[in-house]
Amino acid sequence: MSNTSTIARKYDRAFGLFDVDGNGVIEKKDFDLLADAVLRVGGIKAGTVKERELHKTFHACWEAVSAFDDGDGKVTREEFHRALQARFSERGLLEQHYLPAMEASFSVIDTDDDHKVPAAQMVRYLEALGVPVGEAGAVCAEMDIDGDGHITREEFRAGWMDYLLDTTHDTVGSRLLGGNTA
Ligand SMILES: [Ca+2]
Ligand SMILES: [Ca+2]
Ligand SMILES: [Ca+2]
Repeated sequence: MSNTSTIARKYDRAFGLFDVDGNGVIEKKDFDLLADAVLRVGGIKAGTVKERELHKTFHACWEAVSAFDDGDGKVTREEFHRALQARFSERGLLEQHYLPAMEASFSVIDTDDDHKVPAAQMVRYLEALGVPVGEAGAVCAEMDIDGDGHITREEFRAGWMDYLLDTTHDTVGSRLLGGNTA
């Protein structure tokens, strides 16, 4: 398979993930729904520092994703592909547009602030993101690089970066969005 089709399929999976309400377009409210799902996993209440930071970073992500919106507030599959290519396709771009939301998400699910999250909690997070219940455990196990039953902030970051940057291999990240079942 060519890199191009691999990337296109990955973007399509990402589209399905971000279209939380499944209405065929990505809107700002999808990001709010996603943020709320992550907050529920961490048991974080509105008005806290973690909640504000999560919403702030998710809204910044929405701004990046909607960069090619034609102005109707609905990001179509085509607009989404163009946005990912322009805003998320290289490490520098990714760190600028996506890393803050990832770090804020980790802080939300790391309820005791020790910079590691038990595997069971990570599985709940992955399921909240829409990873199928049957696959979340395997994804989590791959993310846990040293196999100690906890996902550190570094392991979390590496798993996501793998997915978002790697276009050729079957990484943790591509499993994250169902890479084996395309
Ligand atoms: Ca939607
Ligand atoms: Ca922790
Ligand atoms: Ca670990």
